[in-house]
Amino acid sequence: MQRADPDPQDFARVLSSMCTRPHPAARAAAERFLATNPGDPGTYESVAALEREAVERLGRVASLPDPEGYVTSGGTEANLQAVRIARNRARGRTDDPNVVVPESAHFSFSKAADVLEVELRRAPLVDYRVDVDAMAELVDCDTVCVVGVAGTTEYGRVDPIPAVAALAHDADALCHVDAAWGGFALPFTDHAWDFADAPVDTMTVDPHKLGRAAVPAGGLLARDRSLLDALAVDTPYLESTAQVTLTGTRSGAGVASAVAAMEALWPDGYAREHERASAVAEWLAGELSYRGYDVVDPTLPLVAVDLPQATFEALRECGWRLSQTGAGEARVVVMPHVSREALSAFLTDLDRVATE
Ligand code: 0PR
Repeated sequence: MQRADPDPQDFARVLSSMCTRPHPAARAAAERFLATNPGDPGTYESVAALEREAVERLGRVASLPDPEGYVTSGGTEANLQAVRIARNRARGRTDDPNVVVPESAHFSFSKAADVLEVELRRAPLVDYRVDVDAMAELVDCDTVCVVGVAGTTEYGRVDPIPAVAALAHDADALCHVDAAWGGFALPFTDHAWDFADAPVDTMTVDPHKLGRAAVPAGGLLARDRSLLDALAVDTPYLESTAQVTLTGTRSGAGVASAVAAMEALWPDGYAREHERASAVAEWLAGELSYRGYDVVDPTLPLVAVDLPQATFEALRECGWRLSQTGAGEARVVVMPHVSREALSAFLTDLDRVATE
């Protein structure tokens, strides 16, 4: 039998991934629902009911009352569908739609723009967050969606969401927030915002990242039903009459594990983990700065550090799973499986390889 990759014994050495070990209850639920298909709710009624519960629980995490949405296959599908909602709603208003995203936006938006044939405009950053004035210059009457990222892939930074949302609404465009990774940490930070203050229309929050559900459970949330209706296609030979998801058949494992993880961890478990991970990230950033490396100060628990290329490669040779930002910094994402003990061993290896 082929070995799982990476070996769960070595999970502690996986430093750049946004996936983690699922919570034990999530793992058990995933196994129970592995052969169910929430894409066919007329046949698989229990998993369909569980999906409504998943959305309701995700709404609590995102402080969105009466949420609509569904469990996607990861953040890519959720982001693509959010862009599709915006594009479809603007039919009749523009033949040449554009979407304005921060330069830090995940590459899933490039896929969305390509598939949906919308123009992608990238707004520059200041201190790793979108520059809202520069963003405003890119918005025009063909803009259908303005995107903010809450927990960027490379640096874990949070864009000024209320300002991004105000900009979108002044332009009659939708506001989408990509909190695929950050969503389960934001409620415990100064970056939490309320849907009452920020008119966000759609949001990506992935249970399979900090939510500790099984890979690849993603989450798309929408403020109201009419937004999801922009995705509906007729389903003539199913019991249900319409489908809003991008994929057809999908495993119920994602849905069931998302519910089980949130039932076990919201809010105290996630709060405790955020506190632990933030302390570990601060400590690691301090240790690296003390050794003279340039560190991007963590906002959410993600540490980016400028290491010489040879050092980076030597650490990978030691078995540390590290990746680099576009600008070349090594990223350490302090996920639930990343312990202070493992990072102490990482620092020992770093000190050794740096002097070799
Ligand atoms: N939005 C954000 C902010 C993300 O960070 C990611 C994924 C997505 C959307 C897309 O989610 P899915 O991959 O679930 O569709 N984040 C990175 C990625 O896997 C995380 C990453 C980056 C992991 C570099 C490893 C790595 O080496 O693309």
